[in-house]
Amino acid sequence: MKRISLTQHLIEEQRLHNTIPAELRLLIEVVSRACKTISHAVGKGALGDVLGVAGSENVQGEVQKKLDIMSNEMLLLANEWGGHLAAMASEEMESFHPIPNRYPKGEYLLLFDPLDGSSNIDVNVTIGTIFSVLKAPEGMKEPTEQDFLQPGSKQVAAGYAVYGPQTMLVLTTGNGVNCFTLDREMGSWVMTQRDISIPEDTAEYAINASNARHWYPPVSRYISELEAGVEGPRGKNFNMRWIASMVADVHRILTRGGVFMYPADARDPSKPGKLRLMYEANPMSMIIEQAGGAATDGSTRILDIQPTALHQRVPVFLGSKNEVERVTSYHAG
Ligand code: P6P
Repeated sequence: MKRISLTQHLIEEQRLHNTIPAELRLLIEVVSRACKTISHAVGKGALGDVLGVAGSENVQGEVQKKLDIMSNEMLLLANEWGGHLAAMASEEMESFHPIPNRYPKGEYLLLFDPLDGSSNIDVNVTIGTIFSVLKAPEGMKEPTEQDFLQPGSKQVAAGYAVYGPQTMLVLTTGNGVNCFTLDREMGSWVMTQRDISIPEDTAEYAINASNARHWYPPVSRYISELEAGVEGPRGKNFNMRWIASMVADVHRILTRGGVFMYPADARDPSKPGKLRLMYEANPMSMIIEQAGGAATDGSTRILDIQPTALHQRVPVFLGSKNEVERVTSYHAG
């Protein structure tokens, strides 16, 4: 495959599909550069005094790791001067972040989970950055939280960086999914997979099985059928993986198929699952659908959900199309 840079890819996409105007190209290049900086900081580990807790909690009530805050700062500082954004929102910040008045403002809204999988940071397991791009509503003057609350189908771009054995950037701007590997010697993102496609069937599933006693019947039924293997109703054996970093689990599924589930459960009936709609489920669902997979909350296509709050949570079933359709149908039953 012809190895091209991220910049060349973005220019060619604009020529082909007219979907990446200059400001969006700048946005994607700035975010990808910030992800290189985050990758460098993550890679230092204890040598960079970046591990451990920061002694604070985020809006989710979760203990913040030093790298959570550093990654958030890196994305804010990298993006606020460029004139491409109207505002930003992050898992790590209660309210959205308007662009300071000293900088020009643009027509895009950027949302991100700066470092997803925090529980894995201190044990050297793969983590990542997830981002979502929306257009600011026409005629918007001063941004409000309401301006962010658009369904995932309105995203103009979505992607993630995965900080694993390789650092990779996965990106969609609405015409398929492409993968770039960080060439650390050159400091550049090089395309290594083009037009990724997820197999419609799979023999691998991802769920935190320690919650089994709390699952609602449709999930219990679906998982017990997988566990019954070749002797059971599915007539084949299944394997399980759970990395507890959504980025790592999704990247595996994008690469070789699978189904990822974080359902609502009886632990807290008022909490519709753990994952956040705006900057985890929506960007990952756009990527998965663009690669031929499916993503629902158990009944509704995730990209069709009308958000009601910036940090709202949503149940997530995503990955190989036929499995997502099956587990979703069990909810309908
Ligand atoms: P659990 C990481 O904290 C995260 O938000 C996702 O990346 C991951 O899939 C999930 O939570 C893991 O949750 O309950 O298994 O620790």
